[in-house]
Amino acid sequence: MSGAWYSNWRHVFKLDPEKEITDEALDAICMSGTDAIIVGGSSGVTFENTVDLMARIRRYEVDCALEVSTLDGAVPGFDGYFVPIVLNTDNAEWIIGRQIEGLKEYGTFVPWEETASQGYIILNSEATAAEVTGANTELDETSLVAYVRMGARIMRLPVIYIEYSGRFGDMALVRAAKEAANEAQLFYGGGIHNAETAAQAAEFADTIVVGNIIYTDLEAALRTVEAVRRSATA
Ligand code: 1GP
Repeated sequence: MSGAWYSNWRHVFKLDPEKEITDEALDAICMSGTDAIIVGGSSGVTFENTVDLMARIRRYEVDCALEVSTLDGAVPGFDGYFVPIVLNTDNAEWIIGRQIEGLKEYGTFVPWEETASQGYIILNSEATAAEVTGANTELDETSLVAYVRMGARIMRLPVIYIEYSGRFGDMALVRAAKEAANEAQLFYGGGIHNAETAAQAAEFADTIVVGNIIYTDLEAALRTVEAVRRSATA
């Protein structure tokens, strides 16, 4: 692995600043043994709700990174920052447009050592992120591998993120992405809702991201942590 600040992450919980979470649930998530918390969402992210969530997570030792998807939500004080670049869209706003606006505004404040780009490939047409970014989600394996190579080999992005947010994805495609990712760290997120799906995704992805199930079945979400630990030692 790369030696980057996120390189040993195998399991990550993603918390959405727009969604309510009780102190008890947040305590369970932060003390779960997960490798890190990513704060990020596709809509409704503001400075206020991001600061508020960061301050609550900051009471714990767990690593906490921000996925910077809006100018409003760029908040200092996280351990690390991810800058998403959507690879499978024709809409330049989501490839470099918003990022350039962010750099014009905050470029002198960016903690470069703790900042990494993520090459997003969004594969669930019903995900909010797909709708918002106009992603071309209908990729066969050949096309997907081309996108992964574009991100990992040509653009040399350190992270490739296969995003199925809201639905468990096609693991054959995740496997193909992993084989093409070269030195990029492969993140997978989408529809992980129990130990089995966590273990399946962890078989191919370097890092799995667990999101929505936190808000609908906390106990099931917590079980995904142990499932990834087991798959690492199996
Ligand atoms: C969302 O990839 C994450 O960005 C996780 O997806 O919410 O479906 O778990 P889920």
